[in-house]
Amino acid sequence: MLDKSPKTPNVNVPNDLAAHWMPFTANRAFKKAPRLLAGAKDMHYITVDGRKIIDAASGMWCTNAGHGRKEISQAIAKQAETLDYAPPFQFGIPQAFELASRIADLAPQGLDHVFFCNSGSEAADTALKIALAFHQLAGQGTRTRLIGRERGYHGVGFGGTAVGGIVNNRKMYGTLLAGVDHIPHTYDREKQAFTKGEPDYGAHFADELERLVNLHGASTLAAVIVEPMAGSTGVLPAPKGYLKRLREITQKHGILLIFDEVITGYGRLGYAFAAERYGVLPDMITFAKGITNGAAPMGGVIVRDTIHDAFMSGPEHMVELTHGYTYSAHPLACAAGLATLDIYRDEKLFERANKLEPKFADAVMSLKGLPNVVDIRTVGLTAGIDLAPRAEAPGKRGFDALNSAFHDNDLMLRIAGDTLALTPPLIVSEEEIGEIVDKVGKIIRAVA
Ligand code: PXG
Repeated sequence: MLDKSPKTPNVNVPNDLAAHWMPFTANRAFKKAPRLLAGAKDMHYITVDGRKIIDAASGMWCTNAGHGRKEISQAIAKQAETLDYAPPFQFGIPQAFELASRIADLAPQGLDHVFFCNSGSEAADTALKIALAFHQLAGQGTRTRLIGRERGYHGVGFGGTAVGGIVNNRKMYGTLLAGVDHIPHTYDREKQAFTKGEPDYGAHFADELERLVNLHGASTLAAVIVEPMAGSTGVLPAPKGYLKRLREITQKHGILLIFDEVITGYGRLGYAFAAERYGVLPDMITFAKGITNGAAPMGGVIVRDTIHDAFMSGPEHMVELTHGYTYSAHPLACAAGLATLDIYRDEKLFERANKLEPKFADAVMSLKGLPNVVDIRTVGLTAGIDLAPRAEAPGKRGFDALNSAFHDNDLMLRIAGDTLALTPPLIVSEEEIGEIVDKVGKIIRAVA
């Protein structure tokens, strides 16, 4: 029989790992026991020592269509040979316009303009800058305050860090942006523990925005940015009715509402965007990750027509928005994006995620009752499993789980402190969901 199992790609592993200062990584621990990857195909990574690891993390919430998709790699290769780079300021490539139209078609009606950048962090900063500039153009230049949410993550730029709400990401970096405030996060374990999908309790957390309006004055508030499902902090689905209420309050006070859909975009919650799942129309949507299936860096902001159109005045030879990146709409990323959207459409992957959601939720909820499991949350093809922290070593149980998964159980998952996050590619089979959950059960027992 033909052996179709993936082969270990031939990569050199250097003896010295010191020079690479790894991002968001415990560098010293990593370099003592490296987790090195050499290849990937469909649902699996291959380690440098040839082990096949099932990917319950879509890399890092990126590879919604699974790894090693030929359609994407070939599109990138062809693009690299045809047109490697083109300046995105004052010049353009057809693929960028096509991709923008395809993204606008997927987005809710009225969100018809796409500004490209290279990451989720740049997308967040771009959206915040567009919000500020819009208010100036609209003659409301006093609207400069930006509102984020506790436990929110909007990347690592100064803007995104300032509106972000994860203390460890903020506390080392000084005063960040002035004039930023936060609404509370939406999690209350006592009232919400072990909920599948959106919790019943918690819509009222949106009312805290009214409190900030009363504190600062509506005329000073520019925009509110939230993730429809807070991902990095450990998977916190929005309570029922919460996002609608946030929309009502922002609308009432002329405040722009930005959904950060870097994780929730492109099918994670069973729809192209979470805005569709929740029937709420934001003013801007940021995206990254899934747009290229992780195969090339790309991010962007989808902008409401009314906002975009406000910029389209003044002399026609003048730049309307003094913002952009050398690699905005990079040809390789555009090629990857177009090929990725073809796969999502042809394989109906968003619908697939939607159909699998109840089965995924049931499977993950079966872990309730295992040692130290204090909550499980599920939404779309995503789950967060909270483990009780080890006494006096918060994060250690989660870190041990990451290592147990990789070294002993051939599984990749994400951790956020002591929360395990599962977010497999949308191509995952029911059998593979079972396999992942079995492995996670073993890991939870191993770190008890
Ligand atoms: N917004 C959101 C909602 C994100 O989740 C970013 C912005 C920043 O994207 P870039 O491309 O600049 O990294 C993100 C990134 C995790 C994890 O383990 C999540 C992210 C990044 C790294 C780890 O949950 N999300």
